[in-house]
Amino acid sequence: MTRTPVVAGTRFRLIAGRGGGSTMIEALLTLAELPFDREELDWSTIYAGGATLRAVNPVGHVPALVLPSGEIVTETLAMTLLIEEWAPEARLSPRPGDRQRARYLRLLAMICATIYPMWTVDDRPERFVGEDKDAQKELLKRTQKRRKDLWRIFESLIEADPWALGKRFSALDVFIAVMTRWRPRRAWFARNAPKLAAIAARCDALPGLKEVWARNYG
Ligand SMILES: N[C@@H](CCC(=O)N[C@@H](CS)C(=O)NCC(=O)O)C(=O)O
Repeated sequence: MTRTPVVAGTRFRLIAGRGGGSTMIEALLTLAELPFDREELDWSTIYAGGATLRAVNPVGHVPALVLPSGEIVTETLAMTLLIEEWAPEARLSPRPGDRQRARYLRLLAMICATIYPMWTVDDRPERFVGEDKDAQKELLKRTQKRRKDLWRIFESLIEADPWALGKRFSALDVFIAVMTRWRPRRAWFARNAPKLAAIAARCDALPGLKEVWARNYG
């Protein structure tokens, strides 16, 4: 099997926003030992939807990953599955045929496709309801409640013994470590979702991710 699409001397290019969703991909590339350059855009540039970002991702989101071949991959779910495919020896997921594979994919898709969009909405409520301040307030209130409800459901579906899938570490644990830093933030998780809080703390302490955490949250 080809280990990666990397040929000698070529590297991935990760378009990043400090502390944002690119942190998950930065951590996974690091654990997978795939060589990458990190190009950090400041948040005002990202939210302004400038040409640099849109040239790579017309949706205007980070992360975006430029492969050594020049191919562009966006969407954290797609990047995660590809990184696992390129570096199976990093054991970032249960492989096809493993009895935990279905559960892993369910949880990964839930976190990327169901929970992640809550920030897409409440980062920029005006995109969805225009400039009406009352409508924005209502949307924020409902999104924040929905996100907490979803996290409680997610909490009920995982283990924390010590990782989300039990004994096996996976990319899910990295997503948990990063996303629990976002609203409603770690103190809420400590009170309401102790399994997620425990996994996040364990991931924070992984020596292999020390520099990723320092770059994004230090
Ligand atoms: N579905 C996308 C969501 C990415 C996303 O929402 N990224 C945020 C930062 S964490 C962003 O770039 N927001 C800028 C904007 O919405 O304009 C993914 O999974 O990669």
